[in-house]
Amino acid sequence: MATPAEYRTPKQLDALEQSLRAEMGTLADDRAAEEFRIKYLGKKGLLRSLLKGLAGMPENERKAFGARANRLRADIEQEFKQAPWRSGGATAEHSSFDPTLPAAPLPIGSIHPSVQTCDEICDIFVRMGFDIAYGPDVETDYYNFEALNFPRHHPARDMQDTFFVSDSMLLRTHTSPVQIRVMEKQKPPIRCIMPGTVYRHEEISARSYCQFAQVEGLYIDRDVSMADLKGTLLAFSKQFFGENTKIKIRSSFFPFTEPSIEVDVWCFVCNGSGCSVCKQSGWLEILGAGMVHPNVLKAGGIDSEEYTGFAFGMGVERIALMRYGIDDIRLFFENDVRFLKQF
Ligand code: 2NM
Repeated sequence: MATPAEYRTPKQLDALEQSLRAEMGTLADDRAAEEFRIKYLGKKGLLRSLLKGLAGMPENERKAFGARANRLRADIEQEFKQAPWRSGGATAEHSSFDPTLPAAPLPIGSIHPSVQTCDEICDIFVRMGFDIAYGPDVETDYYNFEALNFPRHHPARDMQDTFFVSDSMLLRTHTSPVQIRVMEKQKPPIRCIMPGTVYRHEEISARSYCQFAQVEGLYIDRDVSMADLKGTLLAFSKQFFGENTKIKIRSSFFPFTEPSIEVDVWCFVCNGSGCSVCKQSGWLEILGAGMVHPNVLKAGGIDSEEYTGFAFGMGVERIALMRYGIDDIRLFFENDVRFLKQF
């Protein structure tokens, strides 16, 4: 490296300026830039030490040389600061930062498998002419139990099974309260489904969780019969599980329907030959249903002499478990990205 003593005239400084500019043009990265800065612009760098040579100069030369040296340092400093590789205060970590490049793509999420399943179920009913209705997750005891014909001392009304928020408010245990709200507002014919989250104070296990999604449906009109219910559920099952699906209807009990049924579909995993998903039975339990109890119609302000209706309800995660061959319902609520990424 040249020493300060080699520069004695403004002409030499002009030559120095040229070579510095040339060198600046070759700086490929921040490390090279930093070396350049230390060598020429730093406290002990060449451009600051040039003035040291002033001492031995004649008075008249000294003035011109000093002014030229100061200007040279200021110019180079300025240019160094404004050089493109310094833009944005570049540091070693940002050595290849190019502000003109498009941004790195954001990772794109996917629709949660239980939401996908819920959407598909709803789409099928919407194509059959059902509307979609929503209601609050925090409900009154009246809408969740009383209006749905649950007797006062029904076990579901117990603290053991239901999350109470206060004496009369609770987290809904099914989406049926939405049906009462729809009946209150709308005259038959009513064709409506109610998807939503419901909550139960359950022991958490691979098979049950304290919250899950439900889709319930309600159809009320003159002369609605059990045959309409069977036809609707068979049409749904064929669209959701496949055209060859068979269904089986068993008698059951729910406070809000009479008669009540449970519906099984022919196991689509093993085609009825028996597997772990259907527990060797060849059938999968998919939903509960029935003819709406006259007390429920009454609570909804509908004349049970003039109108009849059917209702049904299914657990979305239970269906998603069977469909995707998953053996633990808790996976739907843990939001482990390694699980969610697969859908
Ligand atoms: C089910 C099973 C059977 C149901 C009944 C009603 C209402 F409000 F209309 F009475 N809503 N949903 C129902 C009937 C739900 O879920 C397993």
